[in-house]
Amino acid sequence: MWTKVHEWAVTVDHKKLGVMYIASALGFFLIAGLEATLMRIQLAFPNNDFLPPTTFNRLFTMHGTTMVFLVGMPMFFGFANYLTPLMIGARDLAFPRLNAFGFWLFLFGGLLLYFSFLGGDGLYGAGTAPDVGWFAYSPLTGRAFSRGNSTDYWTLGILVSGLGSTATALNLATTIITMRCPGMTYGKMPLFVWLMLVNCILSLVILTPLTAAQVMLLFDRFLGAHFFDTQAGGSAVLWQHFFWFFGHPEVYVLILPAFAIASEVVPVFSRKPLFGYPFMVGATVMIGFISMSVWAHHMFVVGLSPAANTFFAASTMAIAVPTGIKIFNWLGTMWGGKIRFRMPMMWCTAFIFSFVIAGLTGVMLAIAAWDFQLSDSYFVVAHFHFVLIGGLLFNIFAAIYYWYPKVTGRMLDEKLGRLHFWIFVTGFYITFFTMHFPGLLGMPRRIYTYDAGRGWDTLNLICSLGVAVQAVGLLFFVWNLIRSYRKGEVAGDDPWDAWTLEWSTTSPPPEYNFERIPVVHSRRPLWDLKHPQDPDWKYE
Ligand code: HEM
Ligand SMILES: [Cu+2]
Repeated sequence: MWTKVHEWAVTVDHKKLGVMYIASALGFFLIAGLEATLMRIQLAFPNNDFLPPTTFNRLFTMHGTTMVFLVGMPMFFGFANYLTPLMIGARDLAFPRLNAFGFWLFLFGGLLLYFSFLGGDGLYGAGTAPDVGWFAYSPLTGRAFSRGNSTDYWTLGILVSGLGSTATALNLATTIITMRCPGMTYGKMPLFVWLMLVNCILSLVILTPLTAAQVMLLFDRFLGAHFFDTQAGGSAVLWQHFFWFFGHPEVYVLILPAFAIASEVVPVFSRKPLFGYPFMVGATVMIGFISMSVWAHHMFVVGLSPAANTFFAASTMAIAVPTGIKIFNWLGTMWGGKIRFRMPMMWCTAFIFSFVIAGLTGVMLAIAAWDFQLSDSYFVVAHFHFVLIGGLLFNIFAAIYYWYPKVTGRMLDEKLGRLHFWIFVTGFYITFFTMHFPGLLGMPRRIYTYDAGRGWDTLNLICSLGVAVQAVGLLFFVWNLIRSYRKGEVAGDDPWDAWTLEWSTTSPPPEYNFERIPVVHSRRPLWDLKHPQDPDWKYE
């Protein structure tokens, strides 16, 4: 037992680290889900007193912060870590020890954040978890309004895990650029790898201003600097610019890996090569660039100039173009295909459907005048959960069903999978589709309770009941993960009849990945091997 623990604790193998990232992210997901559940219990009835207001503030802060930094990002690093070297025919990442260092920084950053819950008011204010929201607006974060150490835990926890993310993004980008196997030109890389490359570069660019802003905040709090202190000539809006220059592209850092997953799963389960590969690559690069010029759509109501609002409204809508290209290419891939609705494909289909809804409400919010009405309302909460659950989480589920056999050597159970799928998706729509309506009726977000008789009561109760349904769905998923590990059907090397290089190894892959470094001639190397009479390189 201890040798096993030791083996994992000191490992520098990209596959083990990938699994460690994903497992930690799943752990944090359950915690953040519990925090969300507590909030929804409180909001189920008007004038409820299940939670005191201060606790409510802590819960939405920790829920949002955890989901973004400790669930979304590490999931991306987990899948990228595990799969990228296998997909490009390499034996490990460029810097294996830096990789381990990045993982531990992420985990310790997360534990530091959660340490704030322990220990009562002693221990320099541990026991007062952060309560300033995941975007931590100044002047709320200044000493005047945030006494004690909760905001310091927020800043330091995210700072530490952010340094880990920077290291890992650098490592992955280097690996993809320098370690592709013979024959794998940029034009022959799996789309998954392309998206991860763009994502790593984007992460490097945007984590820098976030880190800078956090250091400035620490200077304000500990050294009497006044970057964000309006009383002393600082600017509160400066924080918002810094934060959202990170915060908006971060949404793409979360969603591009989800696109990466769909771009592998949809073709394999439609039995057709991906439609419009060059356009998919181009759209990805475009999304990366445009995402950096839209941040102020989070600041329409701050009081920037009309010219600024117009620019940011237009650039935000422009992002719908490359995103639309992607949706149409996935649909084009499915068109006329022999679709197999196994679990990964089911999740990707649900993703495409939900993401279209998220895109539509997103374009609505991009209209600055409309956003004046809906900013900070439940409509926004409904919108971004459609993005984050319908976009990110559904594809994470797809990925887990798709690659679980590669990682463990066993299939996940299809019957339990279907129960998980239908119950969870139904619960998701009950909660979050409904949530648009209290928003339209003027219910603000981040309130811990509300008066009866405003037309919000029944809608809120429905939202909260949907959470119970989602929780039941998740139970089937967790049970499936555990049970199939021992009792699942043995998978074999290539259970889905797929095309990328990871399926040419054993399940699980050997420690060195490939005995002989593969040589590829097309985007679907395994197809070429299986169909020597009709290989892809004849057409590409
Ligand atoms: C699984 C079901 C989920 C439920 C029931 C849920 C519920 C909630 C609730 C009630 C809030 C507070 C809204 C407010 O008063 O402003 C919230 C905020 C938030 N949620 Fe979720 N959530 C879920 C999943 C997720 C996921 C998967 C993500 C991201 C990956 C996410 C990201 C966020 C963020 C960023 C906030 C904003 C926090 C803040 O205002 O500081 N949530 N969620
Ligand atoms: Cu944004």
